[in-house]
Amino acid sequence: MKKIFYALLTSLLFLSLNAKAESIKAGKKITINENTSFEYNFVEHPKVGDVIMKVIVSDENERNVQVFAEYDMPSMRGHHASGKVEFKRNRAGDYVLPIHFAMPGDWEIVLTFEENNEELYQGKVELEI
Ligand SMILES: [Cu+2]
Repeated sequence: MKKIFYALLTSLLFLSLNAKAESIKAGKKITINENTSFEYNFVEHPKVGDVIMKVIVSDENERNVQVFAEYDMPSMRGHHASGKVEFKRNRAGDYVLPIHFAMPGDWEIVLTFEENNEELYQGKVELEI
């Protein structure tokens, strides 16, 4: 009985930690709201070292959206924590940011979209390096 209780408690904790951001896939259109969507990709296959992540936002109203990433290794939280870093826009208007994968293993990148400091959307990229 005790075992079941702890298993339940653990899964509840796990769920609540992960509930906020939905898991998102590369190269797929993701809807933020009725006028805005985006897709992300890596400029090269992710590997140990710096890899550029690119986010392409399609916005019918051409609003000035800001994109942020926060990444780390879930198995050793805090060891490689990036803090909240902002994507820069390139000449084409796409959002780019070098992600530093310090070592092989499972990584998690939380993408946050904001407009005027208000959160529009948050999604989580999970990948293995
Ligand atoms: Cu690590």
